[in-house]
Amino acid sequence: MSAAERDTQVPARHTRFVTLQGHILEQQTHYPEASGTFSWILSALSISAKMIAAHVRRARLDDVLGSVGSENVQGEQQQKLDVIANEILLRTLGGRDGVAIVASEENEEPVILRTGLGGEQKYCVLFDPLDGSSNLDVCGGVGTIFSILRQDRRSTRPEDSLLQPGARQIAAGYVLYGPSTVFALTIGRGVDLFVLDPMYGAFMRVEQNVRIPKASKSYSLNEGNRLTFPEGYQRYLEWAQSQTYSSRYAGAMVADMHRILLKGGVFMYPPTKKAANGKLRLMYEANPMAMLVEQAGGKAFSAPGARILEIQPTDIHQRTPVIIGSSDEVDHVLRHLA
Ligand code: AHM
Ligand code: MG
Repeated sequence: MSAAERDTQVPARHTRFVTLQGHILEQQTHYPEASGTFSWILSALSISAKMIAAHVRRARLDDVLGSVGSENVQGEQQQKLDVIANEILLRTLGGRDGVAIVASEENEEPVILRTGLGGEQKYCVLFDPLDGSSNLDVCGGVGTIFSILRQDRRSTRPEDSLLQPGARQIAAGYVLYGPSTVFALTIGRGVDLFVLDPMYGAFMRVEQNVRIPKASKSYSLNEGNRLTFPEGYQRYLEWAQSQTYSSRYAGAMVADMHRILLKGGVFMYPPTKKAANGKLRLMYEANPMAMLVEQAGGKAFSAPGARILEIQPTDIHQRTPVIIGSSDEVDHVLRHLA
């Protein structure tokens, strides 16, 4: 190769620098959904993620750890950063014309932004602004989870648009604020991963079409509640331990699900004596994670024969048990529950 040829050659990896924004533009050619208004919504989520990541990083310095002394609609203490993250998402999404309704795990009522029925398709965005936020006090991983639905224009009340089964989500994702900030996104055809490059302030695509391993001897659940789980879960745990499974539990669903997406395993939040439907919310946690996991080739059930994405919601804050992850590992749990 001549010196001139060498100078004009672009190293292969440079041709693959794609930002989240670039990715969304690229997708517009493949997905009718990923155009115009919809892309603006994703860009609002990306900006929110950068802002929340910056706050998370400074949490101790800015003294925004701990509780604000108020309770959210689930009767739980809100963290100061919960409130900040919620505010950031409401304000960035609120500025996008394409968003009709936003619903947050932290707000009792959804916020109806635009009710116009004519014109362009509008969207509903549901989110858990800072999942696992009690981990913040100890510098552990936390995350944002989101779900996007089309506004159902046939609904008589705008908020009824939200009560659609998860199978109708047109996009879902999470942002993990850990040693790096990771954005996982599905628009319904596979899962793509982006990492925030702190030097440039952009989410860079690091992996396309992530596939969750089919099997991996690892389970993730709060084993402290074991004695109050339904018997089938206890049988499963005995079986898994007899097979020398590893137990991994971060106490933040986003951190646990990110590990499972990449390395395999099963995440569960079973019914307990205290919470008959488990702790996690269908619309803010279970549905978006179920869409991501199914798009990556895994499975997500609430009980044997009950696929999470097919649950017809009746209340935006309802809870559901979750069994989610590698397809073989989910099958092992369901087999013991049957
Ligand atoms: P949150 O939305 O109030 O933060 O609660 C959800 C979190 C999940 O991230 C995590 O998996 C679970 O609660 C942990 O609950 P527990 O402490 O009962 O194991
Ligand atoms: Mg949560």
